[in-house]
Amino acid sequence: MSQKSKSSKAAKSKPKSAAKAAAKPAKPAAKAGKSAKAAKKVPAESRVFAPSAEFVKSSRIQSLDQYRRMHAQSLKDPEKFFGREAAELQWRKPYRRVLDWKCPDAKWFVGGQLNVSENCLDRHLAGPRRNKAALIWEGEPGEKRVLTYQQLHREVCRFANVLKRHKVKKGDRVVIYMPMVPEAAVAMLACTRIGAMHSVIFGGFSAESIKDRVLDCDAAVIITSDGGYRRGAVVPLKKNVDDALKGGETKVRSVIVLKRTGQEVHMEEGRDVWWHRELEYVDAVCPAVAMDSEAPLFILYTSGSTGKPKGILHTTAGYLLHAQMTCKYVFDLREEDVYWCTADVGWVTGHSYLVYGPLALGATSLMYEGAPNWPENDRFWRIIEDYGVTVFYTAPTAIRAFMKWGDEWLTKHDLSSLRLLGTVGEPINPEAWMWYHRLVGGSRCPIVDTWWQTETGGHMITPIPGAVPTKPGSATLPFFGVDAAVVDDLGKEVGKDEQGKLVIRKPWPSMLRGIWGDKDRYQKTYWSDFKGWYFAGDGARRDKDGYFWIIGRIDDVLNVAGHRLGTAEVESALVSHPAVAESAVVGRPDELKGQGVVCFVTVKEGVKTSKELADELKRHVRKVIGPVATPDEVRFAAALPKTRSGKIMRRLLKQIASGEALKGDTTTLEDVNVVAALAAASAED
Ligand code: 7RM
Repeated sequence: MSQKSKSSKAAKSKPKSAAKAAAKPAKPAAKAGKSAKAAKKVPAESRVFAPSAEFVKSSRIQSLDQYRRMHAQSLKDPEKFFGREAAELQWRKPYRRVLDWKCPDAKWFVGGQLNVSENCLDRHLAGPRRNKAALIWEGEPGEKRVLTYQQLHREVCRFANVLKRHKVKKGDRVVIYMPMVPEAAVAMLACTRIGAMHSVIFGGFSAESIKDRVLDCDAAVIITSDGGYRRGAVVPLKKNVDDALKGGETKVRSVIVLKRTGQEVHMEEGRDVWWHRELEYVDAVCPAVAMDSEAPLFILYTSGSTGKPKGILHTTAGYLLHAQMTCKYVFDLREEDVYWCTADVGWVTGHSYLVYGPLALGATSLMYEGAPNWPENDRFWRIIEDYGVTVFYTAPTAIRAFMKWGDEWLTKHDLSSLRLLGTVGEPINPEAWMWYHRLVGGSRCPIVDTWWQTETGGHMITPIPGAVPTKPGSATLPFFGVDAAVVDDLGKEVGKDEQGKLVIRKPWPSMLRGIWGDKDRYQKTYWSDFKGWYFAGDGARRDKDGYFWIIGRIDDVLNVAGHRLGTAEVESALVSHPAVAESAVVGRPDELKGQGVVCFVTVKEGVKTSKELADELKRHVRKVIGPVATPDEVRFAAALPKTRSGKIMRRLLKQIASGEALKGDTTTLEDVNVVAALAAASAED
């Protein structure tokens, strides 16, 4: 039976050190064969990895018991728990109360004042961190730069003065549309220094998307650069801004342009200025403005279920505290770490875990401008080796790409500096987890699979390394202050291994405070499915140990002949087949079964696609999950349609699978041609 066969394979492939490490919490494989409730079959992922004794020895939290005690306290007495943690921030004015909560409005650290850039920079200047690397940067063409805390502070102060010169005031919105260069972080921190809000737009977004966002948040200033490097090509950032501003609908009065690529750009007289020229007019003294705990900090746009992106609003103290705390407890960052988060600053991961969290903690954050496969497939491993990266945080989609490219790209590099790995963005299939564990982590690094969202500001469900044993594919247990549960439509907690909706039943410090300009939508989207609880669209289940397994967006859950089926489960099954590189599974209306299962599959380099292989994959899925999951169709594709942050756009695949005309927003697609090719292929069928 499927579960048995899979767990025995797992047991065979389990590396020795992990087998030893698993000793304590595991009652692995043995029980896995026992069938779960008939319709709710659970994949046979039963491997457990306890942190090594060596990792535990120097951990801040050293046992599951200690984690559980702290977690219980954080829920029972958030005042005390967060009060203690908040003492690690630098306050201008102490707060009076930790929390005011009237659903859906939360106020954290009421009455307090502080400044984010002061917490990320100034407070590190008094001691030895003054001359420590704050940012280590590598450009795609290969340039290297290091900014110490002192240097970064100076750049931020100078640029904040440039913003002031352009009449940017407290509460104003500044749009940042930049490549992954240190100046992107400088621009963000400069905004926070003077109390302006930033809205970073990912460099891959089109002119149209920029315009929508600029209009929505009513920005007066845009910070951009002439261009950025991506896979050897130049992305015309300034040109996109020009196009966005054509027509004159926005209120943008200044565009500040950083020279990065040096190509010719149009400079609009009276509107556009060069970053380096502006610096000539300012000095390096810029006091940080004391901001209320609940002062708006930034807006970040994210897609919702409708076509119009939501401007997620985050505020000052709670956000910063959570970003710092998670860097401390989840990434276990130390003075001597070289920490690398591969996310772009245009995504929330870049905000919280490239800039604010690590800098608040006084850590060293590495930033790389370009693509993982430029000039060759080993760029990431080269960087890890060159800088001695110790903590590495990336996305499953990247991990699967590396798997596809082949192990030889990384086995030729020395990755022994790594001590902790993280993933974020989507469910990680156990096969990718194991590959990450073995090949990147050398079977010695804990993996933190961090579940969270733009809306949550920071990690919500994640292992605490050193304390929480991990299982490949599970984000494990909630972070401090997070009261997560899996419930049915009536809000009742579902049983063990049963699938339900993932809710958060208490406010947490870094929660979103609203959708910019749309209070109604905020209330409706997040707080009305379950009264008083937060629901943001993911399905999950919990296993016998209370571990959370995120299924993915609830709208990605299929109902096939009355059986609930996570598309991610089928995908994971497909990817466990040696021929498969990546897959995306969607439902399509089916007269008999309600929904049928359609699988889009890309195969590994060198594998030939055929009808035989398609049939074999169907059998494989049937074998791994069970007959209910048997795919109706397997379609091979050269590539899957993805957003620029690597999320597969299922909405489009659903339309293709059911033979509908393509409709809706495609502006977030990484490569429009992929969809055109898929649609054309299906038209030929
Ligand atoms: C940080 C980020 C949020 C959505 C979320 C999930 C999915 C993110 C994980 C995950 C399974 C994870 N923000 N997601 N992390 N699913 N395991 N560790 O990605 O706003 O862009 O996306 O991403 O569906 O709701 S996001």
